[in-house]
Amino acid sequence: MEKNDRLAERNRGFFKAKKLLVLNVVSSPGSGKTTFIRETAAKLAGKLRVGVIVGDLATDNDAARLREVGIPVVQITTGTVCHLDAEMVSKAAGQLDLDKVDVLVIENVGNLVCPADYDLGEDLRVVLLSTTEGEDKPLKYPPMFHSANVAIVTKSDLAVAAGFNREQALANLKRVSHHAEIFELSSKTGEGMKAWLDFLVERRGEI
Ligand SMILES: Nc1nc2c(ncn2[C@@H]2O[C@H](COP(=O)(O)OP(=O)(O)OP(=O)(O)O)[C@@H](O)[C@H]2O)c(=O)[nH]1
Ligand SMILES: [Mg+2]
Repeated sequence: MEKNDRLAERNRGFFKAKKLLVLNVVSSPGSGKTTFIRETAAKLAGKLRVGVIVGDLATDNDAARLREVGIPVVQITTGTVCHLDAEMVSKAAGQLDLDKVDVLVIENVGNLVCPADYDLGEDLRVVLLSTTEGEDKPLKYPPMFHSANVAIVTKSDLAVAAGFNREQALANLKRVSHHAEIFELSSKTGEGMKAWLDFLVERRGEI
């Protein structure tokens, strides 16, 4: 852990020198990370250039999904490891042309437990909570939600079908994710995306 923290600080310094805004996107499997990143990059086109590092235990499916819409991406396959660490990110970042990137998005392995302890050198930890996975996730997985700077309630288009209790979910998030700015959106319909994109542009401007 000490070694990881040291490398994460080194990453942070390197990213800062490159004037990158770096996001570490975490959530349970299938809550919509890749779709959210793809739509964010598409809607930022012309304003900010997005590059992606994506981690999975196996397959390069997510990298292929992002590459096919023109996003520069490096896939990390971790084998049996259920999180990314700072060293993996440092190596992967070396494979991207970072002079052509303004926002570096790291899609972590889909898991609400392991990634919580690993600082990657990011500016913002972004946790997704989809309307289909239950309002109680922040209460069940507090380290991940507690450490988040941003919490995104996603798949809002499915909220009614899933019987999603919005008030309960927001109350749980506010209880656990004390430091997090909260956004509600759908990557599918684009509803709610504007507030998130404005926030990103503002944060990148501060670097
Ligand atoms: N209706 C709807 N479906 C969505 C939305 N976001 C993602 N999905 C769908 O949810 C499924 C999983 O999305 P992914 O983006 O692959 O999720 P992920 O978190 O990257 O998954 P892992 O990388 O495997 O952890 C896909 O079928 C997406 O099309 C959304 O906002 N609304
Ligand atoms: Mg994914």
